[in-house]
Amino acid sequence: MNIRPWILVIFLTVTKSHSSRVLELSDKFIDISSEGLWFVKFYAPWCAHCRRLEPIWAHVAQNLNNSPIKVAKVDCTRFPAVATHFKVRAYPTIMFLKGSYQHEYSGERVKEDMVNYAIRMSEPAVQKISHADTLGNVKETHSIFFGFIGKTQGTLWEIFRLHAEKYQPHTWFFAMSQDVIKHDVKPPNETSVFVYKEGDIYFFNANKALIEDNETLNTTLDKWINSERFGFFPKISRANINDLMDTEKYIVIAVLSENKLSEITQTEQDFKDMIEGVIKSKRHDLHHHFQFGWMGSPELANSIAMSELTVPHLLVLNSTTSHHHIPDDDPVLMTPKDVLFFLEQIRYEMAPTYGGNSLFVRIYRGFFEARTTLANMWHGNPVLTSLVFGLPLGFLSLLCYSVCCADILDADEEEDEERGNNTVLIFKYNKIIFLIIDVYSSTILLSFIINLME
Ligand SMILES: *[C@@H]1O[C@H](CO)[C@@H](O)[C@H](O)[C@H]1NC(C)=O
Ligand SMILES: *[C@@H]1O[C@H](CO)[C@@H](O)[C@H](O)[C@H]1NC(C)=O
Ligand SMILES: *[C@@H]1O[C@H](CO)[C@@H](O)[C@H](O)[C@H]1NC(C)=O
Ligand SMILES: *[C@@H]1O[C@H](CO)[C@@H](O)[C@H](O)[C@H]1NC(C)=O
Ligand SMILES: CC(=O)N[C@H]1CO[C@H](CO)[C@@H](O)[C@@H]1O
Repeated sequence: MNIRPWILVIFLTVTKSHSSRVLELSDKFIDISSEGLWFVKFYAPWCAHCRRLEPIWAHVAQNLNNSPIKVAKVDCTRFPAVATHFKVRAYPTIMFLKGSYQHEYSGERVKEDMVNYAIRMSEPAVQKISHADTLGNVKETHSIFFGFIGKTQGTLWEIFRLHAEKYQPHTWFFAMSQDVIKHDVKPPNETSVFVYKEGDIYFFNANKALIEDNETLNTTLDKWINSERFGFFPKISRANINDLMDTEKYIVIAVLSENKLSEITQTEQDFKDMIEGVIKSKRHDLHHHFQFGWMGSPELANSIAMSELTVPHLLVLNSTTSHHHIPDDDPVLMTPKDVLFFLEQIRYEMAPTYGGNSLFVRIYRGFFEARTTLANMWHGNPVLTSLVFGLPLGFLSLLCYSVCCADILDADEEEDEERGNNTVLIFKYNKIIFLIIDVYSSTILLSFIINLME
């Protein structure tokens, strides 16, 4: 057993890639993965998303350099046994490993989020706060966290602790005595649970009947944590929309269109600020029923609304029925008052309702997405698109193409998105092009595989 760290050290120093703090792992990782804290990227060299992640991953490693967390990567095409061992299904997959515990990261692939996630995962699920000063610091550095006040015993504590473990990948949990927080707020009960959100504290309503019924308390607290763990105005993407749909609130979305540099037009910025202003100024009235947020690309919103929305736009989703609402007026001309009126109408079920999740709507949405995908592909590469869909004639021409102008195969065509229901997967592996369009796995599955071997 004493020998192991030595093996680790030798093995790591040999393979540590130059100029980067990211450790390059091999098959041997399977044996040592349960020692220490690991933040690992499983990748394949051909995958475009992996390449995009590469510089960000290097920054993550740099940021975590002084922590006990080892940031690493595994080339799964060279070491498929590692991919199999960790049940990697898509590239890139990012995992946090702590002993036998594994968790797959599902958030945005941006440096800050990934670093916060890794640090949080490396610590105990519930951290104790024993000084009011510490609480002050936590409030400054965390815009959202959950807190437990009182003696760490009893049913409420046990269930809080269980949920802290469950939600650790997503948010922070702290425990403190009444003394620590008495300057900020007067806790309603001997033991209480609260959420701190951007300066405000909201208590979980644990009445007597609830405390005595473990099972109901368990499910109620679970629902409450899940619906309160988002900020007032988060960015909404495919990575978090399913979690937001579990909040059982109305999701109010400002639909914007960022360019490649994450910039938006002044009109869009004004609209975004206006919508954010609505929730920030009316948070006490609204946050119970409405979860606000914004989208940086209309693509997901279009697929929900099944039409090409102009940007900026306002889209409201009913998270229990998946129906959606859009305002009749031009969203750009809306004032905060109009927005509030619109939301009130929705809340009292007086606004027109569209979409939903019936079979018909799902099929229609499938066709809409297929059409959009094809349009985008056509836009991106008309030649390849017509080749693919002009089968079998296309097959021949593709052969000709590969012979005459091989570089079409090297064009920046790869795209892989293996998450979510509407999967479009185009990738190239050696001389084989796979193009799989999986539109709503449950309803339609079109898949084309062109196998082109020399
Ligand atoms: C509720 O949980 C506590 C500990 O978590 C346990 O002592 C108690 O017996 C449980 N009560 C019921 C009704 O299951
Ligand atoms: C505090 O306890 C009382 C009685 O047990 C209960 O009615 C009330 O809802 C509790 N408040 C909170 C915020 O848990
Ligand atoms: C509480 O709920 C979680 C799911 O949120 C479940 O895994 C766990 O078994 C439940 N515990 C009890 C004591 O009912
Ligand atoms: C969604 O729609 C259903 C049925 O119209 C309604 O009962 C529910 O309150 C609505 N709101 C949310 C947030 O689910
Ligand atoms: C229709 C369909 O395939 N729905 C699935 C969408 O994805 C979520 C999780 O990613 C599944 O739970 C749904 O069944």
